[in-house]
Amino acid sequence: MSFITRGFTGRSRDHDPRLPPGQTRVEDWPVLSAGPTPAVDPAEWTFTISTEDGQVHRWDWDSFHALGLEDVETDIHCVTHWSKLAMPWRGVSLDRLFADVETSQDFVMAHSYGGYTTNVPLDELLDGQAWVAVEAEGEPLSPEHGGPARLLVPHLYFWKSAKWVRGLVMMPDDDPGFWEQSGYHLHGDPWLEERYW
Ligand SMILES: Nc1nc2c(c(=O)[nH]1)N[C@H]1C(S)=C(S)[C@@H](COP(=O)(O)O)O[C@H]1N2
Ligand SMILES: [Mo]
Repeated sequence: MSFITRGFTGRSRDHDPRLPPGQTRVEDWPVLSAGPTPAVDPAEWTFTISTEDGQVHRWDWDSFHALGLEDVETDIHCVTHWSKLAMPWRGVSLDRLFADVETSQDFVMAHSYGGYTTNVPLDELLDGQAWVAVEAEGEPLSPEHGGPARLLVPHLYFWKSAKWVRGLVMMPDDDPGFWEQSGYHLHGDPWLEERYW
């Protein structure tokens, strides 16, 4: 009896303020992929940002790295209720990638090798909020976690962090991506529990 009571009060006293509502902390790192893991060779990898005037900004592996990698420590929150806290990542910020991009469109569709897509408002990718990551936990990203490169948008549910990312396309409207077309929330803020709509 006292054991149960202690366990219960212990859990609520120890509730981690970094956990959004409905989330549980995990120590491992689950893999969630809607399809097979595409094999993407860094030597063939390119990343593009395409705008409404037909401009395509393109980086290969070397020119991408030449932009400069940043170390980021952040929490990630999956809509399936797991969160992983204080993960170390390395990547190029979207601020760097958008530095020379001119656009008047407010929305972005991220496209991945393998066909996955997800939509994000542009202003939620800038000001130190998002990266194209190539390392996590001190290692190059493994293929199942999106290697060689994935989007990292940690303030939104993790389905917005497109694995095997190959480019961003500017859009005038907030069109839904892969999971958003199947009922996931268009926006996906874990603190507001924007899970499904
Ligand atoms: N290309 C692609 N990116 C994706 C997915 C996917 O199926 N394909 N799944 C999303 C979902 S729902 C989650 S929770 C995270 C899982 O990333 P992880 O497998 O590295 O934990 O990737 C997101 N990015
Ligand atoms: Mo997910």
